[in-house]
Amino acid sequence: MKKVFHVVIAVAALAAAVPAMAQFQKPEDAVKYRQSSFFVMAQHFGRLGAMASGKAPFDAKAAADNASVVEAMSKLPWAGFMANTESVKSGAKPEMWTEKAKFDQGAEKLQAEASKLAAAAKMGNLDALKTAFADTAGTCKACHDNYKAK
Ligand code: ASC
Repeated sequence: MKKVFHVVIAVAALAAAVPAMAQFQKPEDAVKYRQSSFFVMAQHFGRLGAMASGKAPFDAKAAADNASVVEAMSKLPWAGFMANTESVKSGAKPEMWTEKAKFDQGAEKLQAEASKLAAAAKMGNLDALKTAFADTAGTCKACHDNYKAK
């Protein structure tokens, strides 16, 4: 887990450092990349949700690890929403492209809340985790409601 985590951090650091331009071989790769980072984020977010809702016992170390992955993943998908991917089949609604500035604001909000979530998880306090989890989930839902096909 620790090794995987380091790889995730290294990938995130690289993604932050490399300009989005020419990052992908083809548009389909950009779509696969953003879907993959959302998928990994959802796995770890779901584990936090299980703890926040009491379906799983609260484990402070696991919460901190999962939230760190969510924070790292939250930075990645956006580079994959390149203009040349608009015609690639995906779950993105047409509005996502016509309201790109609003979509980008939502992406920023998720990243900010995910950072707060990671900080809260490090406190080792379940109530803090619950609050930060709900705030982060709200940013996921807002964008899904507006821009993700059912
Ligand atoms: C999750 C998950 C999402 C969000 C969203 C919040 O656990 O996979 O996409 O929370 O459902 O409303």
